[in-house]
Amino acid sequence: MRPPRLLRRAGRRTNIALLVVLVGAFASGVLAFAVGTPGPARVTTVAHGVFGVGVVLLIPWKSVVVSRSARLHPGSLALIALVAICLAAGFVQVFGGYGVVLGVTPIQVHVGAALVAVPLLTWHVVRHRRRQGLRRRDLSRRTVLRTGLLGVGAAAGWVVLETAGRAAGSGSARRIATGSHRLDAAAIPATTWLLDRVPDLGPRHRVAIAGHAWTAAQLDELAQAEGLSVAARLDCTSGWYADAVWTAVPLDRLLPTAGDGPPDRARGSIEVVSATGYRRRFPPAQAGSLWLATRRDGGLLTAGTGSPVRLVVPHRRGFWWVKWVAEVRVSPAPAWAQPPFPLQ
Ligand code: HEM
Ligand code: HEM
Ligand SMILES: Nc1nc2c(c(=O)[nH]1)N[C@H]1C(S)=C(S)[C@@H](COP(=O)(O)O)O[C@H]1N2
Ligand SMILES: [Mo]
Repeated sequence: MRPPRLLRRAGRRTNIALLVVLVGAFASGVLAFAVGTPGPARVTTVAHGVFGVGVVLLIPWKSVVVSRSARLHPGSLALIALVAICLAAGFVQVFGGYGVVLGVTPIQVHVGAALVAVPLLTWHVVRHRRRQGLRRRDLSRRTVLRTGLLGVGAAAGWVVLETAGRAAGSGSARRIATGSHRLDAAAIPATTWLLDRVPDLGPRHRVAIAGHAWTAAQLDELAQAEGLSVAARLDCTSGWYADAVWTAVPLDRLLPTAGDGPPDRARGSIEVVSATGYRRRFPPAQAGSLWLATRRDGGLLTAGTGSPVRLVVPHRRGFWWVKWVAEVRVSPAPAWAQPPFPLQ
C-alpha cells in the first residue's frame, strides 16, 4: 500500500530526527531528576514533554520506514515495545498521578523502560549504520524548515495535551515544576533510591559529627530547647512530594566554624553518611541549610523514614535527604567528587 502523500518522504531523515528527539528526551529526563529549584525544573520538564511529544509525532513517518523493511528484527520489535511502554508510563505519571500498582510506580516503569531501551537503540543504530549519516543536502532550506515544523508541532502538541489535561481536571494541573504530585506528609512512603535497606539501629546508635558523638536524644533536645525547625518540601524523583515541618538542627550549629577548622574547609565538602553506607556530599557554604532532623510534624521519625536522625535539605530532591545518618564529616574532597545520583 502506498503511504499518503504527507508521509512519502519518510526515510533516512525520519530516523535522524527520531534519534535527535530520543536523545533529547533521555538527556532532559535525567536532568529533570537532578534539578530541584522551580524555575529550572519547569524549563527542564517542559522541554522533556516537548521531546516526548516529538517522539509521538514521528510515529506515522517511522511506521512507513518500518513497513518498507522486508524483515523485522526481534531487537527492533523489543525497542518498539519499550518505547511504547516508556511513553505510556510518562503520560500516566503526568495525567494519572502518582500511584503504586503491582509494586511499581509510573516513573519506575518509565525510567526503567528508557534505560533498557538505550542499549537496544544503540545496537539498532549500529546495525543499520550504512543507511544513515548526514548529507550536505540535509542542510537545505527545505529540511531546516521541516525540522522547524517538527519542533513547532511538538511544542503545539504539548500545549494541547496540557490544556486538555487541565480542562479534564486530571492530575496534571496540580503537579509542581518537577512534575511531582502531592502526598500528605503522614502518607509519605518509606522510600529508598535503588537497593538500600532499612537498617536496624538500636538505642546505642550515635551520630558522629566532625568527630563528636551525639545521641539522637541530645540532638532532639537541642532542637526542642531552641525551637529549631524547618518547613521543607520532600520531592522524590519517583513522582511525589510532601510538605512538612521538621524538628531539626542546622549543621552550621554543630560543625566547627571556618576559623577553627583546617584551612581547606571552604574548598572541601561536608559528607553525610548513612548507617547503610548511602552518602552525599555538599558544599561547606551550605551548612546552614543542611538540617539533622529527629521529628516530622512533631512526631518522631519512623524506622522506614530515617529514624532516629535524617538529613533535611530544603530545595534539593529527595535523594539528597540521607536517612539513618551515622556520620557527618568535613572532607577535603570537593562536593562534585561523587556520582551525580546515589548508587545504592
Ligand atoms: C523508537 C526507536 C526506533 C524503533 C522502535 C525503530 C524500529 C525500526 C524497525 C522495526 C525497523 C525495521 C527493520 C528492523 O527490524 O530493524 C527499523 C529500520 C530502520 N531503522 Fe529504526 N527504529 C528506531 C529508531 C531508529 C533510529 C534512531 C535510527 C537511526 C538514526 C534508526 C535507523 C533505522 C534504519 C536505517 C532502518 C532501516 C530502514 C531501511 O531499511 O530503509 N531507527 N527501525
Ligand atoms: C527516550 C526516553 C524518554 C521518553 C521518550 C520520555 C517521554 C516522556 C513523555 C512523553 C512524558 C509525558 C510528558 C508530558 O505529557 O508532559 C514524560 C514525562 C516524564 N519523564 Fe520521560 N521520557 C524519557 C526518558 C526519561 C528519563 C530517562 C527520565 C528520568 C531519569 C524521565 C523522567 C520523566 C519525568 C519526571 C516526567 C514527568 C514530567 C512532567 O510531569 O512534566 N523520562 N516522559
Ligand atoms: N540511607 C538512605 N537515605 C535515603 C534514601 C536511601 O535509599 N538510603 N533514599 C532517598 C530518597 S530517594 C528519598 S525520596 C528520601 C525518601 O524519604 P522517606 O522515606 O521519608 O519518604 O530519602 C532519601 N534518603
Ligand atoms: Mo526519591
